[in-house]
Amino acid sequence: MATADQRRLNLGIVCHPAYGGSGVVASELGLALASRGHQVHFFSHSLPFRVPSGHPNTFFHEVEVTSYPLFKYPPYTLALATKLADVHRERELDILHVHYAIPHAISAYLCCEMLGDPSGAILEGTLDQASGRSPRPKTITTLHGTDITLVGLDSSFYDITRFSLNRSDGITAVSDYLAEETRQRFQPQREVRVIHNFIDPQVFTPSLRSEERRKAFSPPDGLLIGHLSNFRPVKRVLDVIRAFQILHRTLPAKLLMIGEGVDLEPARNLAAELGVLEHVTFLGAVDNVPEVLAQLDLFILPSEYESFGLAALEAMSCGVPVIASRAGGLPEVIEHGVSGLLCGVGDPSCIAQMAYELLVDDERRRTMKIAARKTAAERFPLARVVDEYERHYLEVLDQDAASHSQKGR
Ligand code: GMT
Repeated sequence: MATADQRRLNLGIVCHPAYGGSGVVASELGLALASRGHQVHFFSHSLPFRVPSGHPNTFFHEVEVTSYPLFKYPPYTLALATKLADVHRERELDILHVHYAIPHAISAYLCCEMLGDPSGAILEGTLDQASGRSPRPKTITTLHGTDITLVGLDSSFYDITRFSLNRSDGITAVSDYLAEETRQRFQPQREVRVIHNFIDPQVFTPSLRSEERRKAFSPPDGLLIGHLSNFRPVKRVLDVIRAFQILHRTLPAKLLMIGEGVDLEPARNLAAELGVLEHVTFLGAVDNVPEVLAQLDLFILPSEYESFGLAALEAMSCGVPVIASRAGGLPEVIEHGVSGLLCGVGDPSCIAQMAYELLVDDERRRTMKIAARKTAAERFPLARVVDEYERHYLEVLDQDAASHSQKGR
């Protein structure tokens, strides 16, 4: 099998562009692949927020949906399928890698059908015998979390999610936990490959910490606690405020809330109600995430559920210990008592107690900071995970060649 180094690929990456872990992973992966010399085509309704325009080897294809009074919901899925097929005809994409199954996996399937597999038997191998060229790209669906555990299980989506997974040439999941959930809930006919989320330890680094930067959020020698998310109910941001209020009774500290979403206002209201608003800064969405995270002494992620918890990994890579809930894939990222601490879901008292014990013990905090950084840099480094994706692309491309050489015998 050729290595991806020897073979420059034309890759289509489809993602949700707004703030959220799946868009971050898709963007960072695409940029890393582009810097390895692959041509990377991003598809979305707007430029993914971590993709700079004009980055070498990257192209952005905006999916525009014509609105019409008849449509209560503009059919984005169809517009995306059409755009994917158009770009394939022009650029001959090798792989369509879709992030978050809904609705991207079914758009990829529709695109392939449109590209004219005459039998419609998309799993049967698609190499054009005469030209040796593939009339359609191979499709890989990367599952990120609620596409399987929440949205995908909804009765209006379950069957089509299962169908589109079975029509993908490759399926990956971002944690062992999510892969197992997928197997149990959807019984896909294909292997679900685990390729964990990743971090660039050069970008998310403790060296960004500086007294000068901290001054904006905390008095000198003060303690700074933080949370970063898209403030959706699954993140349980109100638990961050509740835990902070309990902690603040015994330990003066400041809290930095980074991000925005539906629970931003309720979080602000709760902070006011509990009398801690003056100690909390709501920063909104920020561009310089690594710089802000590196100033923290502790990161809190009390989610109801996380398939992986990329924000926790980003904080850990900056040398910030994390207290998170013992839910979903978080225990795969955080080793309790070593690289961070875990509490049950919905238990702000536990978070406050663990935060207190850690923050008053300088030696323990120092050891945990080092372990957090080490875990992030050694277990989830960008370069190794990008290698895994490249290998998976080549395996999926070779499935076809293998099936054809067998048929030719
Ligand atoms: O599933 C989601 O909620 C969407 C997705 C996103 O776009 O934010 O988040 C998931 O994907 C991230 C990247 O793989 C993971 O780190 C998050 O844990 C996961 N979120 C949940 O599982 C709630």
